[in-house]
Amino acid sequence: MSSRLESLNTWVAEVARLTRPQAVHWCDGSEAEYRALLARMQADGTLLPLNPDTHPDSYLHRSHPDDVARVEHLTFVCTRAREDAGPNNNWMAPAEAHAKMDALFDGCMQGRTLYVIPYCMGPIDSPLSRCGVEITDSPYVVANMRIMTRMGAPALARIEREGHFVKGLHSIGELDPERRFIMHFPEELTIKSYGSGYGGNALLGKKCHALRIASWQARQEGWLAEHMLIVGVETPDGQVHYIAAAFPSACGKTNLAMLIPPERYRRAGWKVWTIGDDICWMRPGPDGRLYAINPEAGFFGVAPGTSARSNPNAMATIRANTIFTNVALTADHQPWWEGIDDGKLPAVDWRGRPYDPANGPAAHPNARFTVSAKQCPSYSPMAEHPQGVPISAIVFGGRRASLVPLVFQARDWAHGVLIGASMGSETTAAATGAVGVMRRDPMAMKPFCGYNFADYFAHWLSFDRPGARLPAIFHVNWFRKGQDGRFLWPGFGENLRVLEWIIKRVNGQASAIDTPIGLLPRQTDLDLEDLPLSDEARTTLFEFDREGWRAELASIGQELDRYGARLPAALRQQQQRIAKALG
Ligand code: GTP
Ligand code: SPV
Ligand code: MN
Repeated sequence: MSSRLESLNTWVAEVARLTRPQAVHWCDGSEAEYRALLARMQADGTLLPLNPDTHPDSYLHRSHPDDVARVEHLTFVCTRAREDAGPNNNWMAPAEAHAKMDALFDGCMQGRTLYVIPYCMGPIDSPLSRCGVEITDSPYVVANMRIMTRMGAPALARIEREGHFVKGLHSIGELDPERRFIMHFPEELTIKSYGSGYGGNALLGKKCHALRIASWQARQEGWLAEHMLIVGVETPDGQVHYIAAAFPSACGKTNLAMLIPPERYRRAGWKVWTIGDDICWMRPGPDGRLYAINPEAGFFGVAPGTSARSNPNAMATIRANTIFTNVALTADHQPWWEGIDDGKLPAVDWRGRPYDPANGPAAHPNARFTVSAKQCPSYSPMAEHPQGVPISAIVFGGRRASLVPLVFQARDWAHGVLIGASMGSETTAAATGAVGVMRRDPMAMKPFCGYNFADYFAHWLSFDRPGARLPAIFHVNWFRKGQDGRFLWPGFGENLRVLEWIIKRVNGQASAIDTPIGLLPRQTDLDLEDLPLSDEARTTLFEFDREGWRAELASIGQELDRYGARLPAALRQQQQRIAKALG
């Protein structure tokens, strides 16, 4: 098979000449093709079937133990001018990067099948969607791309109609961390990824295309590609308010997107609708509001911590037709992870060894599930709407054990952009490296912005223009800790109490106190009824610590200094205004 688009045929032929596969397979995305892939992976041990009685059509994949997370130190943005990549990215000159990658790809698919995966990010009929083609030698990647994107014949038809697409070339290579690179060429709309089979490194439609390349395109075309969940909150009067929230990796996007209201809210008529859990593409509509789509078709979610108590929607979603990566197994082949709280015990750890606590956790802390969004009980029919959903509020947040209150609101758009640009969060297992280290992660895009953050902040600021009806901007922190080191806020479903305040603020129905850092609720402005909050929690979560914020603003000032003269003056002015107000 081939396509009606010559440029696509030529590229596939060139790649095949370089990589020398045994066979070339053009993916049509059909069920039969998926079944054949699953059979092939079971035959060679890539996938192990799970207990068919409890988890029908579900599988476990154990990755190479050195290939379990994104590798930010091996991820590059290769623009012609180094400054265009910015201090926020690793950079390599395009010619050097191509030469390096092509040497790795030379002959790398010998004895393997080369799969051509046409995919569409976003509903197939949406003007906001964008297409790409991934070439890979990994059947695991094909199976995951089929769940995570609209993949196959309809995507190919759209690509042939449009005549252009993002090119992604991927090979698992030898899975050698010394021979592993994730390279982006935004000016060529091209990605080259070698040596990893892990999600964000290998499913190129996701972080590589839908964030790094798309953020570059979005800047040129006047839209935003963000690391955000999209959730619809239906209030008792039947209105649905859509909220987009940027939290860094493994900081609660999937959980907030699938939130189940606390009992009392449920009875009052509150409902929560899931649109997306990781990526949000937004653009101004004819009425001046921002309209958002979820470019993905599935969830690649963190398994540890997911339970019937913390996220019942996720547990229902993954009951069948799910690929689990690096989870543990019970004696009867059910998936298991820390925090699943199902009363069962792990028998075999994520590496396939008999479970021994001396070896560390049973499931890898970044163990994941891949599953179609359609299986989620709260999946919104609006998620398939070609025009997207109007966004009422944008929420930023990170893991901050101290200082940062539960929630506060930005004064205006420019202040909100500063709040996003100065986000801090403790690192997690989603990327290799130390866990729990506080770092700046502007708009949760530190690992994903495909260009200079200074230009990105300017692009954000540019949305504030005549005729715009922009969302209000907020900051939340579910991760504040008390003296005893435990989380002060119960989180998960109870986060709806904070969303309620946010929606009421947007509608002018809730009050707040004006502080130098923004508009804070008093304890009494939030509905905290029936919540077992300690006295410490009741004060700490709502307090404004002037001393602490003075130091924080100085640290934010230093962060902004990294961008030199390229930093938009308006952002610097916001930082100085707040620093001055703090005295
Ligand atoms: P990526 O897929 O890496 O982008 O992550 P994510 O932002 O979707 O994170 P996710 O919702 O999967 O949560 C990651 C971890 O944070 C899980 O272990 C959750 O149990 C935990 N978590 C999520 N929400 C909350 C919360 O409100 N409070 C607390 N304490 N933990 C939470
Ligand atoms: C993240 O790390 O933010 C993820 C998982 O959502 S990955 O697709 O690997 O990037
Ligand atoms: Mn993510």
